[in-house]
Parts: sequence; C-alpha cells; structure tokens
Amino acid sequence: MDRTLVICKPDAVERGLVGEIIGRFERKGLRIVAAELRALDRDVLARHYAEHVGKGFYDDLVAFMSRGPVLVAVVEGPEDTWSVVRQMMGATNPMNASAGTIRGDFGTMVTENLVHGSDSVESARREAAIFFPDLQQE
Ligand code: DAT
Ligand code: MG
Repeated sequence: MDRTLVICKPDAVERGLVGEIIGRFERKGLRIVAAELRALDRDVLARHYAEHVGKGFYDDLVAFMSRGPVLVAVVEGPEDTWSVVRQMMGATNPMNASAGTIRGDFGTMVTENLVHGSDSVESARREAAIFFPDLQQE
C-alpha cells in the first residue's frame, strides 16, 4: 500500500466542502488512515511548505493556511497514491484546473484552492511525518 498527505484547507472547512473532498477520495477507492481537524501555526507551516519559504506569495500563504482550522489526513491506495490525489485535485490555479477535479469544480482563486496533496513519494513521506509522527509506517 502507498500513502500520501491531504489537507482540506481553511476555505474548504469554511465552505463545508470537507465531506465532498474526502468523499471523492473514498469513492475513488482510497482509504483514510489518519485524519484530524487542526489549527496550523507559522512553525508547522514553515516545515510543511519549506520549499516555498521566502517566495513572494509565502506570507499570504501562511496567513491563509492559519486563518482557521484545516482537516489534515493521510490517505492510502494500492500505488502512486500521491499521483492519484494530485490528478483528482487539479491544477494549482483553479482557473486552469479541469472540470471534474476538486479545484476545477469548486475553486476560482490560486490563493484559496481548497486542498493540498503531496507532490511525490518523498514529499508524501516527509509531510505525513510532520503531521502524524506516531503513525505506523505502512
Ligand atoms: P500545489 O498546492 O498545487 O502543490 P505549490 O506547491 O506550487 O502548489 O504551491 C503551494 C500553494 O501556494 C498553492 O496551493 C497555492 C499557493 N501558491 C502557489 N503559487 C502561487 C502564486 N503564484 N500566487 C499565490 N499563491 C500561490
Ligand atoms: Mg505543492
């Protein structure tokens, strides 16, 4: 089995779209192996978004991601789960995301694009360890 990290961002929680988003992953055949509603602070966001620290949009990203609770989850599938999730999320900018994807169906702004999914096997392991350090490795 293969796992990846998903975050339903503050806009998804505020808009009541957590069930829709997680339901899509479940209906696809992925399984939730960990999930918790959490408030993310600057420090954990700096670890999670390490590759973006210092970029022009970083401060806005932190302000957005910490403005309310998020649903952090680890989901599991047979293989390439990170890629399955990324395909279901759609492009980073919802304006470019295909209809039928989460961002394509529910988003209009790159700054509030509803969902995070790890972008590689390595990112998935690294990110899952940040949020669920006690979760047993698959
Ligand atoms: P993704 O979330 O698709 O992996 P990313 O890792 O490049 O995208 O960026 C992380 C988040 O930062 C993204 O979901 C939204 C925000 N972001 C990225 N590029 C941005 C930009 N040019 N302007 C504003 N926000 C941006
Ligand atoms: Mg990313």
